[in-house]
Amino acid sequence: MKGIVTKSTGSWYVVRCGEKNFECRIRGKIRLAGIKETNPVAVGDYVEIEAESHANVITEILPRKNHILRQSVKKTGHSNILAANIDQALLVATIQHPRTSLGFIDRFLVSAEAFRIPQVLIFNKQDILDSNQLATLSEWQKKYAAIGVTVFSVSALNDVGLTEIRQILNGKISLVAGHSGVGKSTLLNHISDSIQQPTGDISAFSEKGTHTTTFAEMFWLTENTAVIDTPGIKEWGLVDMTPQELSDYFPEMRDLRLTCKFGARCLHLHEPGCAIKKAVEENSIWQSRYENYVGMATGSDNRK
Ligand SMILES: Nc1nc2c(ncn2[C@@H]2O[C@H](COP(=O)(O)OP(=O)(O)OP(=O)(O)O)[C@@H](O)[C@H]2O)c(=O)[nH]1
Ligand SMILES: [Mg+2]
Ligand SMILES: [Zn+2]
Repeated sequence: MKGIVTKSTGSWYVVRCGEKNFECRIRGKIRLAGIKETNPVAVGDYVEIEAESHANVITEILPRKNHILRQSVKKTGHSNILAANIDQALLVATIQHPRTSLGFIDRFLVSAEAFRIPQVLIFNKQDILDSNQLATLSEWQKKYAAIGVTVFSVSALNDVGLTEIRQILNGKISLVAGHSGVGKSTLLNHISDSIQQPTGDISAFSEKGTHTTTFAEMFWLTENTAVIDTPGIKEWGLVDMTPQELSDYFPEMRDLRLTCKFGARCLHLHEPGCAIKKAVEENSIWQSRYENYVGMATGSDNRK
């Protein structure tokens, strides 16, 4: 029987076949072409399941349209597949309680771009921002919109701005990611009455979320609309890529980089005649994006 994985705990899975849900385990080691890991079953995967005497088992992962993964811990080489077969990746970010850095946002955008997954940036908790922070938010919104990212500012808890979010979810499978405590589950609870995810407070001590959602889980809003709530991410490690590939995943650098004096060989770091550096000096490329590019290209940024 064919179905779609709607929940993954790493040891058991929920697979939806038609209107029914089946709890499944994995038999032996399943490999998927092109993926190093064994048992790479992710939420969103289409799978074949079979009923065995004690349990249902996933016997095969069907070919994927795409997936998104991040390198989880420094240098261990482990990667973590967040979801498969998604139409868009939503990053929920907050300026405070907790703070999401521009570096983290850019790493997420670059990764989604590398996997050719359209990105949506949702700034949540606009209700708690003071006038300076609101000015920052509006500047960031403009700058990300200018490079083609769809950006929203909402207050999930107060149902502000959610009509637009419902619209962009419509007819698609969307991954919802972000740091712990930014309000991913709150957002989904307020998007649909059918979702009732637990939510948790921010730690007063660390100003961080408390990792309330522990497993990725997919919820269907209509027959062809689904959202995937995910556990909070501490840091986002990029999968291996060369600096040349990296600048391809910055849309504002993509075309311009070919006009650098050293053409496709330019790393846009210290080279003379670099069109990217010139654009940064002239403010047509956002300084922060360039700095984050340099950090990622040289491995000197932090991932949080
Ligand atoms: N002021 C304000 N608080 C919010 C808003 N959205 C969520 N919160 C609060 O932020 C806290 C964290 O919300 P969650 O929805 O649990 O966050 P999460 O991103 O799902 O966190 P994890 O599951 O740990 O990854 C809760 O106390 C929410 O009530 C908002 O728009 N404004
Ligand atoms: Mg949550
Ligand atoms: Zn250059």
